Amino acid sequence: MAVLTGCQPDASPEAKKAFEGVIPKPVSATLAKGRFEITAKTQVLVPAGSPVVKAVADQFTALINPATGFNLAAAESAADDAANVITFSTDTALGAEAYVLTISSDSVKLSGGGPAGLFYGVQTLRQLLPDKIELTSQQPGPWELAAGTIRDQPTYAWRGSMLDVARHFFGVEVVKRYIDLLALYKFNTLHLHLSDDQGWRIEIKSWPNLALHGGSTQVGGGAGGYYTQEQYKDLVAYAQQRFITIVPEIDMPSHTNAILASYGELNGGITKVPKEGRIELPDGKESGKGRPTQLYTSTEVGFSTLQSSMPATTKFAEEMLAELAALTPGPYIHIGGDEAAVTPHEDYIKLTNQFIEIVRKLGKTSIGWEETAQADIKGEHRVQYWTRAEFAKMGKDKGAKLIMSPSKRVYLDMQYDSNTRIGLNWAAYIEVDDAYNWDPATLEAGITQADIVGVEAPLWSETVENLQDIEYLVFPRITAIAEVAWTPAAARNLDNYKSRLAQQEGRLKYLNVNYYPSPQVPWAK
Ligand code: TNX
Repeated sequence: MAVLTGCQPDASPEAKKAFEGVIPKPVSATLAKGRFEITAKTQVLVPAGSPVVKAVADQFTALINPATGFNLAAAESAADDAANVITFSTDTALGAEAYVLTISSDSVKLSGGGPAGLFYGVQTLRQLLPDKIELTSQQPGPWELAAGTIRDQPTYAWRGSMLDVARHFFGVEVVKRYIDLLALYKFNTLHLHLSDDQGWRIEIKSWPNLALHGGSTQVGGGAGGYYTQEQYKDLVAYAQQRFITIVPEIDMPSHTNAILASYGELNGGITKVPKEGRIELPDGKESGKGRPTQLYTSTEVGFSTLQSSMPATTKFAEEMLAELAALTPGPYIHIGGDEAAVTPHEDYIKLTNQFIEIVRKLGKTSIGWEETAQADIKGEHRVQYWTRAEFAKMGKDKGAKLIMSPSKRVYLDMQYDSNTRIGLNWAAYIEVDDAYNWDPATLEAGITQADIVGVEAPLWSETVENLQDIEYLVFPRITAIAEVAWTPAAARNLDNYKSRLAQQEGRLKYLNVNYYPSPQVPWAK
């Protein structure tokens, strides 16, 4: 083959394909001639005196050292004109989550608006490298990158997923694995649904029975579980290192049977636990006002409620939310608020107003499911749309920003089709194209991009029992949602996305992700 200009060989077809294959699709990616090869002699350079930049560069070397067999370590240096270098730097002209990646035959330059932007640049670099970079044993190279420039930043500031750890409990290791997978696709928010009728999942020292009794079972009658405060803090820190904010949810005033089963003084008597799935009280008698309810292990919704008539309700909400806020460095507390079918409307408004005010006084921003738009909310509350556009509009009209979780598009517990072995289908069957082919800014009349903070994909876990189940429902659809949240709508294209998704196959396999091999995707085999 004739080399026409210079002496640089061009990149391999695989490296060029990887350059054009990133998910979520970057805002702009321009290939150039040439290639950069990471070798044992490559220097990874960071500016002097910037521990946050060094920390991200260290994450990069930790990521690539096992499979390459190299022993690269980030070093402080001002010299960025040397050959065979990868430099990390920050550029305050960029947004905090933006990055610019410039790859030439001599160097790789990664510049981030802040550490988060650098971290996203590292996730892009990771996808540009051969899939086997994901393996933890040494693999043969070359570790080649195609030359070119990628300029990138997210469309939406909120790119989230929710894990329901209440219907089935998932331990710390499972949640960490989920965080790792979210990070690869540039998500920045993990909402944990920490309480529901079937279980309470976080240790609260002032109300210990919540976890000890309320956390003692789950859907199907299994043992359940809960996070100790130390475990929760560990999860928060693990997520933080990956630029993911944990948003804890305590669902109230309905979805509260695990609370009422733990503390009779909170039970105002409206809650009637359905017979199927009910664990009878030790004395075999009925529950009732002032007595604990029975634990519940089936999947009905909307039968339970807190009541403002019980004097302990306020004390409970204040003390419990104060502990949760103290454990949570992130700015948000989610107060639930969905499906309060047996809560009298007046009481729903009164209690929701009260919970929002408690969260505000704790210095946090409250979030509620769309029904909370009916309360006396103001701009500082966030409304999470899931099914009724009129509530989303009501929230917007009251000045609240919206988190978009349209159940027909992003509910990860929905089946792909009628043959999916787990999952529900009350909202829709959601195949890869359904998850991809929508635009948050035009989905509902009267709701525009300016009203929206972003997108969040919930995984409810009535039918989800373990990591294998989680991954089967989440992958590959979550990559579609990553792109909806990150990439400008005008730059998205379904067929192009599907071919890039097919390219992720090797990476998902090396990461041992139990993805659903959707027939819509042109996988290699
Ligand atoms: C509705 S979406 C619920 C959850 C269920 C889910 C099952 C929402 C705010 N509430 O309680 O788990 O459907 O898909």
